[in-house]
Amino acid sequence: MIPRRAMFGAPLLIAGPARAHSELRSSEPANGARLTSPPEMLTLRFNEGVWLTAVTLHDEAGRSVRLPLSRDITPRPIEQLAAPALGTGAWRLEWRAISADGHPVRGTIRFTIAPMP
Ligand SMILES: [Cu+2]
Repeated sequence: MIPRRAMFGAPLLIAGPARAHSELRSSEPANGARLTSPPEMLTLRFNEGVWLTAVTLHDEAGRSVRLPLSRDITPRPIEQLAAPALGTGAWRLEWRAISADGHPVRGTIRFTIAPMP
C-alpha cells in the first residue's frame, strides 16, 4: 500500500522543472572587461537557442540606447549585434530573452572603455 502522502506528492515531482532556464555562457565584451577602444560588435553566447527580446546599453550618466534586434523568430544560441558608437567610461548592457523553456531570463554585462593613457 502506497502512503497517501507519497501519492499526493508524486504529481508535484512530475510537474517540477524538467529543465533549467537558458543561461548566458559568455559575452564580448565580457562582464568586467576593460577595453581600450569601443567594441564594434556585441556578442552574447547562450547555452542553447533563446529568443532575445531586448538589449539596452546604459552609460554612467543614465542615458540609454536600445539596440534594434533581428525580427527573425528562430531561437539562436549566439547573438551578434552591431554596437552603436560608444564613448569612454563605464557601460552596462542589459539583455532580456525568452529561455528555451519559455520563461523570461535577463542579465547584465558591465564593461569599461578607457583608452590607453
Ligand atoms: Cu524556466
